[in-house]
Amino acid sequence: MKDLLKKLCTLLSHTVCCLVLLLGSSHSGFSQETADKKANKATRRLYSDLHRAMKDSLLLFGHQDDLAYGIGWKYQHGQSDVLRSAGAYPAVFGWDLGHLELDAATNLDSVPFDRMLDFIKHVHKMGGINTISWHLRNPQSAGSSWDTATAIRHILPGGEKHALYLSWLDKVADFMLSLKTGAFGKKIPIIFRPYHEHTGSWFWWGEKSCTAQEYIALWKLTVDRLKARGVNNLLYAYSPAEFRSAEHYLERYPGDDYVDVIGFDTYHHNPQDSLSSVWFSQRLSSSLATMSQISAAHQKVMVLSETGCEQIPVQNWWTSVLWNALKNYQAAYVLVWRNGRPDHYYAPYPGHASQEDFKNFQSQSRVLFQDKWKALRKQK
Ligand code: BMA
Repeated sequence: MKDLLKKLCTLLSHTVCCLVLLLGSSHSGFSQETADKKANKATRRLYSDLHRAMKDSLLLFGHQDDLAYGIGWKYQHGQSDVLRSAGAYPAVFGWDLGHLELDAATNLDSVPFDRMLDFIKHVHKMGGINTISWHLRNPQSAGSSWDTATAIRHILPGGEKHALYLSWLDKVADFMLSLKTGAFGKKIPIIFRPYHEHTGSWFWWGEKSCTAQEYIALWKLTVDRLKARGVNNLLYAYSPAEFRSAEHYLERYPGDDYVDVIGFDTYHHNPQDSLSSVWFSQRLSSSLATMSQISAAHQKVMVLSETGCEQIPVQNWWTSVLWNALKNYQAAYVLVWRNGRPDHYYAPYPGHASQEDFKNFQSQSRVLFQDKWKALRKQK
C-alpha cells in the first residue's frame, strides 16, 4: 500500500511537472507571455507567430510606408514598389505616427492619418504585420525629433511638460484603439517601436540627451499610460541604433516586462566605397550574433527593425550583403526604410539595377513575403 502510494505520488508529481513545462514553454522553448498581460488574442497570436518564425528560421521581409507611396506614384490603391518589383507585397509594413501629437492631418512624411488607418486595416486583412514608430516632436522645445534639446526630465512626473506629454500619449492611445476590424470590432495587433535608435545622438531621446534612468522612466511611463488607457493590442519593440556590446545594448533596456521584441537599426553608408559592403555585412553579422545571445537570455523575439542602403547602388546588395549576414541568424523580420524620393529610397522599383537580386533574395526558401507568409499562417 505504502509502495503504491509512493508510486502514485511520483506519477502525480511527474504529470504536474510535464504540465508546467508544457504551459510555460512554447514550440520555440520561449515563454510567450506578452509584456502587456492583458494583450488581446490577436496580439498574443502575433507574438506566437513571430516566435514561430524565429524557431523555423524564417525571415519576413518588411518595408516602411509601402502602400502609401513609391518612386513615381502616390496613394494608388493596391500599389507598392515591392509588389511592382518582386511580384509580392512585403509581409511586414512600417508606419510612423510623427505629428499625430500635433493633431495634424498628415504625419511628418505627409501620410494622411486616415489613410494610414485604412492601410493598417488592409495589411491586417492580407495577413500582414504592422509595426509603428513615432518620430514625435520635442515636447520641451517644440522642435522636431532631431532637436536634441533636453526634454525627458521635463516630461516625467513633476516636470513642466508632463501634462502635455500625457495628452500626446492619449492621442496615440486613441489611434491604437481605433484600429478595429471585422463585425465585432476586434483591435488589430501592432508592433509599437517608440524611442528608437536611442544609442545614437540625433533624437531628443538619444544617448547624449538623457540618462539611462530617464530613458527607462520615459519608456515605462509610455507603456503604463497606454495600458491604463485600455490599449491592449501592442507588442513593444526596443530598438537602439548601433551598439558596442551586449552591455551597451542593454544599458537602457526597460526590463523584460516592458518589451516583447528586440531589434536594432543599422544602415549601409558610403556604398560607393567597395569595401563598405564587406564591412557592413560583417558588422551586421557581429551585431546579430550579440542579439542572438540577448534574445536567448531574455527570451525575446529578435528582428532587424530598420536597415537599408540608400538608392541601393550595389547591384547584388540583397543577397551578398543583407542575406549574407541574416542567413546565419534567426531574426523574425527585416524592415527596409521608405521609398520617399528619387534620391531617398531603400526598396527597388521596376527596372532598378538591384531588382533581379531582390528577386533572388525573395526566392530564398527561408525568406517570406506576404504571399508565402499568409499561406503558412493558414496552415496552422
Ligand atoms: C528618415 C528620413 C526622413 C523621414 C524620417 C521619418 O530616415 O526618411 O525623410 O522624415 O525618417 O520617417
